[in-house]
Amino acid sequence: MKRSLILILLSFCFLVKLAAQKETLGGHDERMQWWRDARFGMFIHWGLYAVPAGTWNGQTDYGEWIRTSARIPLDTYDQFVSRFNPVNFNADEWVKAARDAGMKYIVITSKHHDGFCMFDTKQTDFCIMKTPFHRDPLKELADACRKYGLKFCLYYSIMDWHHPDYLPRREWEKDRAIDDAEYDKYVAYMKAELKELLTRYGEIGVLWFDGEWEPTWNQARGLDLYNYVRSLQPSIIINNRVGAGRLDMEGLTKKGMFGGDFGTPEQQIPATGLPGTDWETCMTMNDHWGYNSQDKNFKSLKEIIRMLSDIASKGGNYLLNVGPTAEGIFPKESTERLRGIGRWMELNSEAVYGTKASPISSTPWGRCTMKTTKNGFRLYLHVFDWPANGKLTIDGCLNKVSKAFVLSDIKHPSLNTTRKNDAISIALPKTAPDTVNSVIVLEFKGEPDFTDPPEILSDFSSLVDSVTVTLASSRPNVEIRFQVSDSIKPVDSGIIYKGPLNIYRECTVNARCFRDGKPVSGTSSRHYAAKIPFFARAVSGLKPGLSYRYFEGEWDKMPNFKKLQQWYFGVVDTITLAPKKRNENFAMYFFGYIKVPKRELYKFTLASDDGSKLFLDDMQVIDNDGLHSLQEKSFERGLNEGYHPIRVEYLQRTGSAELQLYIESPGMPKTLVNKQMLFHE
Ligand code: H79
Repeated sequence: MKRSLILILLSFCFLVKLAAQKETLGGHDERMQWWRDARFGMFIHWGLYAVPAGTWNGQTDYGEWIRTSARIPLDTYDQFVSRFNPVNFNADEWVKAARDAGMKYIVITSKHHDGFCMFDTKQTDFCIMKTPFHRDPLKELADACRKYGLKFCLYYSIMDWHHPDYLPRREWEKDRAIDDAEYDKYVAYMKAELKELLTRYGEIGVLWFDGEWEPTWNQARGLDLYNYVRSLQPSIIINNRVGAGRLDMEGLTKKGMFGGDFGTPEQQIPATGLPGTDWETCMTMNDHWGYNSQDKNFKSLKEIIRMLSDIASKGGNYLLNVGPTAEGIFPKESTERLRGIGRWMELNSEAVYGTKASPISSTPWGRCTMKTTKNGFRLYLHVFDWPANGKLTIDGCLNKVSKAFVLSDIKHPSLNTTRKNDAISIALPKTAPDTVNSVIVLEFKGEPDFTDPPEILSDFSSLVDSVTVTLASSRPNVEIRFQVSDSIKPVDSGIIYKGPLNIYRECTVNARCFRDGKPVSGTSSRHYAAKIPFFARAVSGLKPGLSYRYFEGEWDKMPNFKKLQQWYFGVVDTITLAPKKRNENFAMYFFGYIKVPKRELYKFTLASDDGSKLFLDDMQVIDNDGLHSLQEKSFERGLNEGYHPIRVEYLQRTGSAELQLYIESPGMPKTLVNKQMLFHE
């Protein structure tokens, strides 16, 4: 990663704190309220790219990136302007389709990466008003959204492949001069367009930036743009792509850095909730954002409904995409799915709107959402797999159930529930009311009293001879009881935990909180695998240090070294980057033996900027490949005392360069692998 970039980023962490102080926490919560309640929105990718509909020169897998992916020259692409005439566009129909699916907001591309403006702008001729259509669809949609009670929101791409002042150019665009290009002029253009969008279309719910990752964009510009947008509409919500701190397609911004109002996982759902962070997963229904006439790979209705529940159970929003045609209509597969979602939402939307992340840690049958009510709270159990024995059990809740019922059953007849300690069992109807997702409501009075199980902590997750395990709980007035067994088992009585446990065999540790002799949490479990140590090599005559080979070239991934000619080679005492001299772009590998002092479990940690790989005993054990800033990955293995073949590969592509290999074992704190441990033939 470029050092200059890091410096800029660091300096702006400070500025961001200043910016954040302008708004109280309460003010921020108030501004986010409608969005958190909404949980479900529609993304619309609509632009000139709908004209080729994904096909160019016989290749059919393009989408909204077609201009760049198919390397279409600017004047050729411009010809789509005279062919874009979506006469079948009807704003009311689109908004009604979203509303009937249960969506509460619509985010539409006002300008995608191709630079084409889907609204009436005075800033460029490359816009909808120069097409035969000659109407402003954003105006019509804004009005329709107001009419049907949805929030109207805008996507705007910072990257722009059309504007003469935008930089950089695509590397294949040799015919577009850059001599007179001034990026600041481009920024002024964006601001002028955003002013039009923020002053002529009424209240905008969200401004959804994208295309922020090119080197011309940085945190300073991001923060300035954020403040500019909010100066025009103070209550607007802005996604994290306004800044330059997004890490990857997981869509979150580096901790402590300015990241707008919410994170934007793209085409993926985080594995767990992200406490303290607002986020929204955006996702296509098929494999393209913009209309592609050949792409029939649509997700099933079942997948989509379950994803909505999954996301809500983790405290996120779902922004589901539709790519309308150049005639102005939704693909029929999208319309079918929207209707299907609508049928489910009509009966079950209460389990989605205004809910919070699940407080229940284990829900193997589906997902859980939660909502506070006037004098208590409700749990919504989204049951994907209807239990064959007619009994659904949740544990970890100490509140008394005041009522249980099937949400979609309008009369809400009560279901019987029974309790054993912290586990509530619900007697269900024989057959699932909905084969995709049936919602059971559990109603409670009073403050939620959930039972977080103890944490099971250790420096290692496996053992050769032994591993030390500690159990911890931050809950007041609880006693931890545990039980070591062969599998995951609820702790019924267990042994009272007094201090660190030494474990000498493969096992599962089960732990649970107790109060007054009764369980007050679910059971947490962790498996510790026993590793058979790898044999050491019978080698002799080794010399101290590692051999290395150095190569130059521009690679995004670790190259195949076998096919390359080395630039120089030699021996180093310990892992040292480019011992003689180095270029901005290079790769190298180290090889030899590592000597370990005793038969034991060893944990190796490989940290690098950019990529690296670790091979031990001739097997790849850590893959930390690719272009990235300093990032570590670990691996555990049992090793017999003596010499083990080791190989470390490293890749560097401009900016700061770092590589560290650490070793750690139950008897040895984490240390850098040093010259006493390294040998070569
Ligand atoms: O509008 C849709 C897509 O056209 C757009 N975002 C959605 C909402 C999109 N643009 N690019 N991509 C999706 C994929 C780009 C990924 C990368 Fe990167 C950009 C890889 C490297 C630079 C983002 C920044 C991910 C890693 C760093």
